[in-house]
Amino acid sequence: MADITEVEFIWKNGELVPWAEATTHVLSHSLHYGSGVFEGIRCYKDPDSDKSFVFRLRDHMERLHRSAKIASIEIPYTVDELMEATVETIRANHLPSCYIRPLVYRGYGVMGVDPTGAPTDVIIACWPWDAYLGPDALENGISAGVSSWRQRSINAIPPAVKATAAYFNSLMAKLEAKEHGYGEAIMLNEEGRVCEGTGENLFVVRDGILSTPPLSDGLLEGITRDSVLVVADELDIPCVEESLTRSDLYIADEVFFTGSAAELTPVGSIDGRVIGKPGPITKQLQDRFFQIAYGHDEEYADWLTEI
Ligand code: PY5
Repeated sequence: MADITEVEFIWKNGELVPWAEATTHVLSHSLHYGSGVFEGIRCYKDPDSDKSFVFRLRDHMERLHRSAKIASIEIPYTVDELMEATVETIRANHLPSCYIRPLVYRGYGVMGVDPTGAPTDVIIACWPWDAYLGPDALENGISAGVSSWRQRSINAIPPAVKATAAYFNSLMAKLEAKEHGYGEAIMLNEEGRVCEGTGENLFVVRDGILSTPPLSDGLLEGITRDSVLVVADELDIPCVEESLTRSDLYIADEVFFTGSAAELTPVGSIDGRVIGKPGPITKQLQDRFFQIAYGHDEEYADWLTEI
């Protein structure tokens, strides 16, 4: 499911290097202390027009810069330069559709926790990546379980920073979910409110009303989450950002995850309580999301960067 398909080039510190040569020293600071920040982005090929578009590239690169600011890392490239580098990398690899992984990390040079003096390395990789949560996840949905691991506190690793370090927490929850036979974990925050998945935001539908936890509950400000909020408004689906409890999940009519990797993945059961097949609001939002990502709607042209 999550295997990497190798392609030709990875962009590193301003130039395209052969895939196998995009390596780093084993004593790189970020490898030891999780001091990197990153993004996950998708490029979609429209099956009708054959055109390819990166989805909300500017928003992702702006979030990367915000993450770096929180982590006190200076990225030596502007948002525009990172966008151009992304387009260059996709073109060089001749990829019609792909997943894109920009990573800014502290490289080799110092060994203390204090990163002062470690160089900043920047890479942009891309490769073909199918549905993140399984081959039929988008169509049929997945099972999920509430994790016994809590989401990192907002005063431990701030949710606005997409830091590599945060994913140790996600990994623990993901492995536990797998052990229990679930496709994904749902994390509660320290107060016990529903937060997010290990790499996704979460929405529920009850009595026709769409709701999702507010950012103040400690989740990543997801770009797919924002897209769903915009699209729900356009489709006149009532939508609120409100704190949710574990039992709100069990009694929901529909539940779905959102994320660049996970796209819009329906959830069919939580902790063994059946939610059901993907519901009408989930499907409506999913259809609209892909129409927009494929460039079928001029109104959303500024969300797309053509390759
Ligand atoms: N919450 C977490 C913890 C995430 O890691 C992600 C994205 C999201 C929410 C959704 O954010 P967005 O909609 O902006 O993508 N996760 C990455 C992704 O590429 C990494 C997953 C392996 O989807």
